[in-house]
This record gives sequence, C-alpha cells and structure tokens, in this order.
Amino acid sequence: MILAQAHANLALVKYWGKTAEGGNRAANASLSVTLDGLTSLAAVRFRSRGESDRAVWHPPGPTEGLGRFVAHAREVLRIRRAVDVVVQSNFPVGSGLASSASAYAALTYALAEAADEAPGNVDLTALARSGSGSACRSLLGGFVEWQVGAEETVRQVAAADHWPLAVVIAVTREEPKHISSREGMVRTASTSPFYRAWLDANPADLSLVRDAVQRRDLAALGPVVERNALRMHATALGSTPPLLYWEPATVAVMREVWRLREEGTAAFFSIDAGPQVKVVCEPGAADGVAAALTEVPGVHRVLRSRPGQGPRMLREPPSWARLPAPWQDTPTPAGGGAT
Ligand code: 2P0
Repeated sequence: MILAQAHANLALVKYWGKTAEGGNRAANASLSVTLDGLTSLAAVRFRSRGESDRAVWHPPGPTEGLGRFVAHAREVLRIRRAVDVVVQSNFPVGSGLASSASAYAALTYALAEAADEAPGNVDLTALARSGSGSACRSLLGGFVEWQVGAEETVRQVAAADHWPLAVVIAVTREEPKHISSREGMVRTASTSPFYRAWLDANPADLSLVRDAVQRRDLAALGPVVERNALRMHATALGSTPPLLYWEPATVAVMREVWRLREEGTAAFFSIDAGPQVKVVCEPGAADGVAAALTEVPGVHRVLRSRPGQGPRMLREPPSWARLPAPWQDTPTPAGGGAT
C-alpha cells in the first residue's frame, strides 16, 4: 500500500473561473496558504490482473471525477497495472474547506510513487490541477502563488515558518454544498455581468497580498483578503440563477469578526465556495477569536490551523485515519515506495 498525505489550502486571493482550454486552467491568478491540520490521505494499491481501477472516498464523498482522474493519471504516469484507491480527509468534505485540493494533491503524490518509472518529466502541477484546480497549490507548503497564462507557474512565495499566522475556521454546516465549485465557476463566467470586473480586479489584489505576506503585515493583508472573498461571492451572486453559498450563521460570523475588529482584535475573514468562515489573525489572538466564534449561534464547531507543509509519503496511516477493513492488513512497502 502506498500512502501520501497533503493539506488543504486557504486562498487569500481566490481562483474563480477557468479558461476554455480544459484541465482546470484558471482564468485568474491566486495566492493561498497551505493549512496544517486539514489533511487528506490517499492510499493506493495494485489490483489483480483482469481487474479494473477502483477509486472511492471513505466514507463516501464527492466521487465525481475521482475515477476519471485516476484513469488520466495512470496514462500520464504510465502506470500499467490497475489500481485501488481510497481517499479520506480529517475534516468535512465538499463543503468549502478545500477537501478536493488536499485530496487530489495527496493522490497525485501517491500515484506518482506508484509509477513504474520515476515521473521525472511529468508535470505534477498540471496533473494535480486536472483533478481540482486548487490542488496544484497544495503541492507546496507555506504561501503559494498560482500564476496563470502562457507562463503558468505554481511557486512558494514564503515558507510556512515565515509567518506563523493563525487560521480559525467556523464550521456552520457539515453537509456537502448544493453546487460544486466547478459548476459554480462555469455559471458565474457565463452569466454574471460582474465576472469581467472580477478578473480585472485580480492583479491589484494579488500584488497587495503578495507584498503583505512578504512583509508579514496583517493590517495590509486582512482588508484585501476580506474584500477579495466578498468580491468573489458578489460576482457569483450576480449569476443566473444566483449562487449563494452562505448560511445565516456565515453572515453572523462575518459580523462577529467585524465586531472583534471594532474592539481592537486584528482578525479578518475569508469564505470559499461553501458556508464556512475562515478567520486569519496573529497566533496570540487565536484563542480569543476561537472563543468568540464558538459562541455565534449556528456555529457547529471551530477548527484551528496555521501554515503547513506540502505533501509527503507516509509509512503508516495517520492516527485519525480509518481505512476500509480490507485495507487494514495491506503492507506498506519499506520507504513508502511502489511494490
Ligand atoms: C480557491 N475555490 O481559490 C477557490 C475559491 C473555492 C473558492 O478553488 O473545479 O475544487 O476542481 O478546479 O479547486 C475550489 O474549487 O475547483 C476553489 P475545480 P476547486 O480556493
């Protein structure tokens, strides 16, 4: 059994919209922080001769695309034998916490390890992106910029230990969202009159956020992170039919963050394609922010995170993992390599 883990990421400047080329090529640049603690595990083993690929989330999750990705990855990585794949996350999946980013980054790593030949000249960024756009940012730790266009690159702007920011996450709904990011992006790009303005505003936000990260300047970072998230949602709301990812508790948490700021706590929110609210603050403020968010009606629980590392191979499943019974006796090769 081959095991790899990767973390989710929080986009400080968001990717929302694709080009027509396919493979989840983004229409706008984005910049994220990889989140320690929000982790997905990918387990891969080979199937017997005559069997075909099998790829599932455990417990069952958004399987759409998982099998297609495995077939594509086997072709790109030249994996001749059929594979059995299980993906699991230690946080709610499909609800706006970037489970697809961590899952496809972990799966890219695990499948690259399963390849018969070293995948030296395979573009793992493009492979991870084809599973889920934001997964290419989870291939690196710390603060990561995904630049688009002819010169598409994914690069680390700063390492995880450059700035030990705290990210406090208010979970307002555990169930999967009603509309996938994929569908949401297509609908926004094709029907929202604000979409062009969203793309036009991207370079300014990107440059401000990149500079603020490099200078560790939360007072400069926070307002741009908040406005970028709100502009993404405003653009999506302008679609036909409208896209509203928020719950009443989402708005209540946003207001609580503004109230905390009025009281002097430097805390700023971001929201992805789901109802959860991610709040960025200095580590010293995190206990107070978490306590305040826990009290907001409709908040189910509060998760804590900070900048984390890129994917890595594992010898053993992490302590939180519960693989399906038939997997539990599957040996892991020494060094985590392919069998
Ligand atoms: C982001 N999101 O930059 C943005 C902000 C959600 C809101 O990337 O269609 O699962 O697989 O490329 O990466 C979530 O969408 O979408 C996402 P696909 P993905 O993090």
